[in-house]
Amino acid sequence: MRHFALKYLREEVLPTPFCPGCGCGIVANCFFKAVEELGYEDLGNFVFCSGIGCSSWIPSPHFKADTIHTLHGRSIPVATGIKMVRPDKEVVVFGGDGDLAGIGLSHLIHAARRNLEIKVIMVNNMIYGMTGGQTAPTTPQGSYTSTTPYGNPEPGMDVARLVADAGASYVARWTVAHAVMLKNAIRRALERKGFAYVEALSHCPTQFGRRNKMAKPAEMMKWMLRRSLDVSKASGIDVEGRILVGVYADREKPGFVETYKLMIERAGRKAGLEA
Ligand SMILES: Cc1ncc(C[n+]2csc(CCOP(=O)(O)OP(=O)(O)O)c2C)c(N)n1
Ligand code: SF4
Repeated sequence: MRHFALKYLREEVLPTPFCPGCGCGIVANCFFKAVEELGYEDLGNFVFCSGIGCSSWIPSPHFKADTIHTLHGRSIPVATGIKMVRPDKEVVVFGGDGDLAGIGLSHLIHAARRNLEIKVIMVNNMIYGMTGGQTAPTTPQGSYTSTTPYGNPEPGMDVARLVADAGASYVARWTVAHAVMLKNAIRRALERKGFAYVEALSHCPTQFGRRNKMAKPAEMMKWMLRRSLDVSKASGIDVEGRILVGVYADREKPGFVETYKLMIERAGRKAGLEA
């Protein structure tokens, strides 16, 4: 029997370049399940933007849709331009934690602040996978990376919290070991008006797992499950070493394209009155 997701994939470019056991495949599968549940028979109305990194290869060239691979960290500015000129399109960004929370962090914050009607799926594998396992802003304190061979001295950042505080309509984090919840979050993000951010905490067995005594993907998945704590139950307790999962924001707010359109109409009326 054909896998349901093949209708969304360019079969001529398969198999993917991911290492065996990489979490990127689970994220892609959750995305396909979400779009299928929403009734999309194809991805014709979608535009996917990605930066540079392993996770940026998820949509491009694999998804049967309009896809654009941009520069490292610059997928959100490109997605912003696409959404502003084609508000009818569903614009989805895929990227890594290095791409979106490192070099591209300011774009992420400002898109959330504007509540721009795009969706961002950040694959947080806690490391720079593609370039050899360097420390990312999300690397947990104490973890081993190629640039911190004695353990990362910095605390990892809570990107979901930052995006929620910046003003996004929808923000959630799940791990790839919570595949159903992750799929539901992606589905909700696609339904929500405004800026939606879903963080998929994922495993990179090659660069993170091997260095941190979890070379097998299953070991990392168990580690993520053991550490997970629902963010709604985290207030007032010590969350040191825990992975907060769940929904950080889910609220009705006007989106940027909508607000911008109203402003253009106002300007037009004003110009008409003055002419
Ligand atoms: C301007 C620029 N700086 C640095 C790089 C090198 N580079 C490519 S991908 C990457 C980080 C990848 O990590 P992440 O975004 O977390 O994705 P992953 O590979 O882990 O999925 C870096 C530093 C680049 N391509 N362009
Ligand atoms: S290096 Fe890590 S993130 Fe990149 S494909 Fe391999 S397992 Fe996946």
